[in-house]
Amino acid sequence: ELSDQEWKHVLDIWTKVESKLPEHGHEVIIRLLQEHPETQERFEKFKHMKTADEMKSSEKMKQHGNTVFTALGNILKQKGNHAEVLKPLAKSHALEHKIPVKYLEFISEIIVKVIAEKYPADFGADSQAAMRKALELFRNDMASKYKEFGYQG
Ligand code: HE5
Repeated sequence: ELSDQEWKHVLDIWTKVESKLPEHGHEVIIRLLQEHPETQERFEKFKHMKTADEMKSSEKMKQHGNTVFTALGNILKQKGNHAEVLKPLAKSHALEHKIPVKYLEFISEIIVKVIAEKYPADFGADSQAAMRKALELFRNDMASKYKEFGYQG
């Protein structure tokens, strides 16, 4: 699906993201909940939180940002051969957390936006397009696994 050059763009920028992985993951989660309040209902641990400040000072939310970004990085590093790493993630998001594909679209857009804000000089149009493609592949494969698990997503 993605060319070698596109994967290189994706993994080069991810190296930068990894220098502040928990912080960037944290910011993405906060923006997801702020921009799409319906997603907050899915988080037992976070659904009581009312303000962005409360979210910013939450170590638990930062930990979750780190967890999400670590998992995503592991997937990106497979360069599309991610079936094995994706399976447990698809299973929990389908059956346990009930995360519709639409929410994966929301988070994908926010990931691209946040990286673009943090690394404007290193995340040009080609890199952004490559990252969008990689996240789309991720979502498509999540969606087909969802169906295997009987979740329409
Ligand atoms: O599924 C797990 O491990 C396989 C549990 C930890 C985990 C969760 C939980 C991981 C590794 C991820 N998520 C990873 C991940 C990568 C993509 C980009 N997630 Zn996840 N999530 C967890 C996403 C995308 C995504 C979008 C949304 C709205 N995710 C969510 C929601 C979500 C929820 C509600 C949970 C479980 C609650 C939790 O752990 O809260 C702290």
